Amino acid sequence: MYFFQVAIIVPFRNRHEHLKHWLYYIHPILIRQQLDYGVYVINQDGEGVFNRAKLMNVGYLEAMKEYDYECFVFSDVDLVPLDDRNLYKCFENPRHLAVAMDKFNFHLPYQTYFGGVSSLSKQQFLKINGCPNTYWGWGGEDDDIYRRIVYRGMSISRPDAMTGKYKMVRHERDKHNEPNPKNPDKLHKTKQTMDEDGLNSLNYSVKEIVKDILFTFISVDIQGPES
Ligand code: UD2
Ligand code: MN
Repeated sequence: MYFFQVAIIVPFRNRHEHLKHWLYYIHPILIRQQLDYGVYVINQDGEGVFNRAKLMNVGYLEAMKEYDYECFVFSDVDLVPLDDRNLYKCFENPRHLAVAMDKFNFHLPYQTYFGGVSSLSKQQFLKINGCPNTYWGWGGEDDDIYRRIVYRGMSISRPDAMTGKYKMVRHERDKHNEPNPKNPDKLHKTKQTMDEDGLNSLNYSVKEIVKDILFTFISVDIQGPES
């Protein structure tokens, strides 16, 4: 019997080039790390405003329907780790893996940055009520997740800057994922809203599940504000 430990969740829409590239690099790395893992690409159906964090929640639930995973790694589709020692696993604390990206000159953009790639155990993810569902468009959702972690009394861990190197495929901002000026303001209220906005308020419907050998592709309607 195959024993899965880690679910790798990728929020996605219309980035098939990147997905192909990412899969080509990531599978050998994960195999060298001797992980038992499943990859779930969560595709936002339709042309509505993109919502990365909500897709992460969907990924958590859909992966859990398939197997009782203990650990979740959330990754952008355009980020490839450059060091095999950057383990796609869960740790004592929620972990931020993408610490040194080429696009930020191999530095953290700021100390509390939590974007790109992160890992949370099932227990850690439940403790923060998952991710927010209400960050439509680009930006802010990663900072909200960071705050949730801190407000629940946890801290984050990171690999060192050598181990945590990443390459991001260059790209333009996608359509329907413009920076949302409302998102940064929401961060002042995370402490109050996190108990009602998250896994316990998630609504979506699955449109299609396609099982590839290398990943599971799940298309979902995440019921955007305007739909
Ligand atoms: C940064 C963060 C990212 C997230 C985002 C703000 C990095 C490397 N990553 O990404 O984690 O916090 O800011 O929302 O700094 N996507 C699609 N299709 C779309 C739009 C987005 O597949 O139309 C997915 C894809 O996995 C992508 C991710 O969402 O990698 C983040 O979007 P981005 O790459 O456009 O944003 P970026 O690079 O500024
Ligand atoms: Mn990107």
